[in-house]
Amino acid sequence: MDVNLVPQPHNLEVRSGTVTWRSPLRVSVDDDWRWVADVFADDLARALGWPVAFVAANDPADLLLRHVSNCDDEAYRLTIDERATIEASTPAGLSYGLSVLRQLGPTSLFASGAFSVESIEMPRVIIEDGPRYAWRGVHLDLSRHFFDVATVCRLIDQMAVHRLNHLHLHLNDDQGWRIEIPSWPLLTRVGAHRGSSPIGHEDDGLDDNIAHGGFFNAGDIATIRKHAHRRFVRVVPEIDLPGHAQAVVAAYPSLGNTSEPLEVWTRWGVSEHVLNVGEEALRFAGDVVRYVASLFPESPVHIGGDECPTTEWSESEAARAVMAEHGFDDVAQLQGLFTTRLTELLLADGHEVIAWDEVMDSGVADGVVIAAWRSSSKAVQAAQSGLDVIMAPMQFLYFDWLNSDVADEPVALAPLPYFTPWEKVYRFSVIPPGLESSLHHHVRGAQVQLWTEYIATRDHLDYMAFPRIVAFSEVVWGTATSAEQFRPRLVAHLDRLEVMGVRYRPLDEAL
Ligand code: TNX
Repeated sequence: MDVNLVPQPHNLEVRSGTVTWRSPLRVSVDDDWRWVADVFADDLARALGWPVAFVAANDPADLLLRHVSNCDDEAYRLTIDERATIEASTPAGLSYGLSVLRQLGPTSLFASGAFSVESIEMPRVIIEDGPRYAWRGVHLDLSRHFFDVATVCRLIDQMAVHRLNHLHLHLNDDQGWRIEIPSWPLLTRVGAHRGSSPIGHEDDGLDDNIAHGGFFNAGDIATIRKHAHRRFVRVVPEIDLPGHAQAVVAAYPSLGNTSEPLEVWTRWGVSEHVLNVGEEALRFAGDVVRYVASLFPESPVHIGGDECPTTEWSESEAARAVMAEHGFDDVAQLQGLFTTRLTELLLADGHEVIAWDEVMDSGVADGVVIAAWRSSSKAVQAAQSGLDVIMAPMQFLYFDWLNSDVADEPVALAPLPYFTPWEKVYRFSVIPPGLESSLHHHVRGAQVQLWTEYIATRDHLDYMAFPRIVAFSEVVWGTATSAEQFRPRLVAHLDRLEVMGVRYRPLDEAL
């Protein structure tokens, strides 16, 4: 029987023969792990309409889920013989075993309502597996285009199928603030709505004059987190300051640098309107970031820090006074005041801190994890200064870039000659070139970026994300080989995406 798994497990032995499963599926699981099995049972019920019959340890079972002590975090052993057994030491490991089990069955296990299926054949296999990297992420920009709770939860489900485990939500930018902060109500009342967006490419200079807006409140965040918890995805919030802050300044002009009234930005790009560097703005940043962190108690918190223009600071009397006070000779050093303040507060509250690689240019505290986006060499620089890194280089992992160089590809952020087909993603090396092996342990993993200037709908999100996410999942799981070897498994996997309702970008002919 054909076995096509993605990401490919580290050790897979396919034996001859199959075993037949019928409804109800008899599952034996320890009480403390029943909640993990329930997620699988829900998937089975949605797909085939089959109930699971949970049976006692000594009763005959089709599937035995066992808690053992000798598996790594997130690792599992899966054997299918007369019956199937999954062993793991953590609930996450068990969930990955169950996720692979689902891929071993027919495509209908990914459908909704394939209720006429009476029996399924499962191949006999022995699998021993676990991820190579702990950070296997997807980033979603909710500011440029807002996506609702259902779409975020759907993305979480898609991530879980690919055994990806961190969802990074970019919650504010020049074009919109997307999370309600009770003590700063204008952030959403004013900052969550803009009057227009560019039509076509930003460079065309056209406006659609259509209002766009939306935001999450604490209840929405709780819904997303609950959903993510069941799928073993950790949700990581990002509040991006002091740059990318035009929506903040539109809401609270006193946090900006000029008296000019501003609106939430209606163009793409990097706004010059950043926070000022006075105590009120620093206090604001600390207040907001701590509140957001409190909604994500066990998550690291991303404090942004990318692309902060210094034009307004250079022209500001007040900013020059702050420079003098700190003995700074370069205006860019002012950004470090935010990095330091936010890092101290978050570490004191027990959160890990992540920031975009620019923060290394203006002073960064020990313990900050660097998200290297400008290039892999930024990751080398971070690791060499003793910092952990998450690989996010735009040249491979910005999925807002074109899928191909054909003329009818929908408009995307980076124009040709830049494009990122899945084959290029598949060739990505998580360990940055040139990093000495003694520093490899600083590389936590990698994440793909879905910046949404040019992604306005759920279908288009699918199109930009898939199949590139599939290729990425195997890279970051640590089992990528060559694009030629991967392609047949990818082709088989597209059937699953199809029945899941994913509007993926079709593959081009193989070269
Ligand atoms: C750079 S990456 C940005 C984003 C844009 C993206 C478009 C980063 C940290 N900042 O603000 O959306 O490029 O690709």
